[in-house]
Amino acid sequence: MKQSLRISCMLAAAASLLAAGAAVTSPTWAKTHEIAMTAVESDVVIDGSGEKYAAWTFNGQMPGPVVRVTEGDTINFTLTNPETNKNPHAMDFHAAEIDFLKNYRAINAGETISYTFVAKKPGIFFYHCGAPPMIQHIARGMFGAIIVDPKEVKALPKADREYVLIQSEYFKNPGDVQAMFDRKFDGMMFNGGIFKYHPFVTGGGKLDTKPGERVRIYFVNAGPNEFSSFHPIGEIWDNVYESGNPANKLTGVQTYVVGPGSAATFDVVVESAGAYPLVTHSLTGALRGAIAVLLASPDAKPAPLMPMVPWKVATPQTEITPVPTQ
Ligand SMILES: [Cu+2]
Repeated sequence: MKQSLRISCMLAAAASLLAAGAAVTSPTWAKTHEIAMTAVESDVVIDGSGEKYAAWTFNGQMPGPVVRVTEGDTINFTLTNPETNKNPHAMDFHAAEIDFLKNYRAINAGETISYTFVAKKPGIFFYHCGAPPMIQHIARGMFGAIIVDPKEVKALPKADREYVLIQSEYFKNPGDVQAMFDRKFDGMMFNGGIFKYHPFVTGGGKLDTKPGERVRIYFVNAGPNEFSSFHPIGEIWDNVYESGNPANKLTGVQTYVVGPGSAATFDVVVESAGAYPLVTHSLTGALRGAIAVLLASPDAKPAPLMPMVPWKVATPQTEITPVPTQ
């Protein structure tokens, strides 16, 4: 290559970097993620009997897929609302700091919307559909979690095991918006299931761990209305991080309240083998489905962030008999 051509290429590259703006200011660790989701109006299984629910979802699952990025990353997000749907849908990421009128607006069936944001603050954040009536779109299943890992890897103690738990209310008639306004919920779910992680309930699973492991729970309260009073029966939260931000650290916490639309990161180190039910100590919620049993055993296997999504029904049955909590 001739010297002049080489210089002009370098100048052109420098000019394009300057034009891009972000390219010259982005930190070297930052990545860009292409995240696409589809609004899917379809049935999901919500308990161990195989009970189906006419949900509205992201990607056909309740909750939607877990998104995981690192602080400083850019997310190019696209939502598609297929022509086969009947309702408008939208996407609101609590991890973003962008204009809601432009980006979180509802799109009709047959339309697509795209927007970009930088995940500037680390933590665990809620995402949800914001199409009106939002109370119904969330109650019917259009919610999920985005984890923004701190760019400083030692900002949090190393976790041996991680889970995402999302609490939400179940209304058996998905068309009864008035019941949602009146807070007349029929069940309380973790990760879209009633007693989903309760091994004494037929079809129920569990959350595995080994004694001595640091278990990190990324906890989101999708609501739409009820507060969660998150407590580990038989244990104490080693640390709680409000919104999952390492700067918001609490120590030795028995119970921590997470309001609708909020989230926190909970660390527990289970001292010995046994069962440790994670519950909302607002007991009307726990006894109607929001119990997840953390089972500590030396031979515990590795597990995904969100086990059993979609719900795998082990043995179809007709009745669920919850075991009372203490
Ligand atoms: Cu929606």
